[in-house]
Amino acid sequence: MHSSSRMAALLAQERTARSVSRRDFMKLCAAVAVAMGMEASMAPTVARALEAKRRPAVIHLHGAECTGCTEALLRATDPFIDVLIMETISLDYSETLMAAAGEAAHRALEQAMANPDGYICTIEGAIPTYQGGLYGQIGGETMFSLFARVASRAKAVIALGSCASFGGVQAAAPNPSGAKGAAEALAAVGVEPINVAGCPPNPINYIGTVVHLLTKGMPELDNARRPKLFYGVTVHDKCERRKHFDKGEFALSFASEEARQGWCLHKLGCRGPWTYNNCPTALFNQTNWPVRAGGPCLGCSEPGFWDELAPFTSDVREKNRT
Ligand code: FSX
Ligand code: SF4
Ligand code: F3S
Repeated sequence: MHSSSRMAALLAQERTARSVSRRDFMKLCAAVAVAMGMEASMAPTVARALEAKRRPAVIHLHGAECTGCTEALLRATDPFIDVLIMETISLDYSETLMAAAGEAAHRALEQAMANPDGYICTIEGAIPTYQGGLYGQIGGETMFSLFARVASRAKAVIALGSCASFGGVQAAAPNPSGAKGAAEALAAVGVEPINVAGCPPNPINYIGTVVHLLTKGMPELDNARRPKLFYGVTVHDKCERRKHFDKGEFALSFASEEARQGWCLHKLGCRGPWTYNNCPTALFNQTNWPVRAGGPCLGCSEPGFWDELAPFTSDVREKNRT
């Protein structure tokens, strides 16, 4: 190909890439607007708010976890993860996503913490606390000490996922590492996180929380420190199987015709009536959510998840929660 036509082809490619990215960015803004209780048509308002501000620096720490929270972010296809990261935040440190390792990673953390504009600290995973936090270490420092050091200096702290929020499965009995959520583990150093709960949480709730911090400051929280915007109503309130619950139509086996027909999964263990989350309306990847896919809600965004809610497929009434 002649060099000038090759250049023209490259420029056309670049323009296409940019317009796709812009389209994804607007999709993100629309999804965030809806999750924040606005009309999708408010997307340009969210976009203007994000574009008017400098992208906030984010330090993302990993504790005791399965990394499913980051996986949920990485699986976000609409908008794509690059749009989340490139257009809304400046992800200055993330042990999972950064290329740097060892000393270079350590230096990146110190640099990010020295940012004169400050930073938002995202904690993913629970914090081992027994024996001074010995059971979880990064670069020779306990997670307990590292998280306290980074989070106590942050402008805002977001606990991403139920492990970071409440301890989650990492704190399940007998909890040999003494794992705790950030609010409990770091209370002594004054850390008061926003809990974006869920195992995993919906990436939209995370980005929506960042947008809220940027545009309106601290969101209103419920008594489990979750933003009411995303965790204000129960899964049961918005569930599409709810009409069957109201008529007393309960599926008695997952393989039944009734379950396929959309009957209520309450007798198969659904914890939707006690679980505050926006899964039925926000959807994961704007595609689906557990109860529509045929599984009961496990209550994964509640403080009692795991021990208080297991075993998950038992009839809820056996657990005296009705
Ligand atoms: Fe916990 Fe996140 Fe559940 Fe996993 O990292 S909230 S176990 S989906 O991934 O911390
Ligand atoms: Fe409520 Fe669960 Fe039944 Fe849906 S499936 S109506 S959330 S009990
Ligand atoms: Fe979790 Fe229940 Fe939603 S299990 S993902 S809160 S439907």
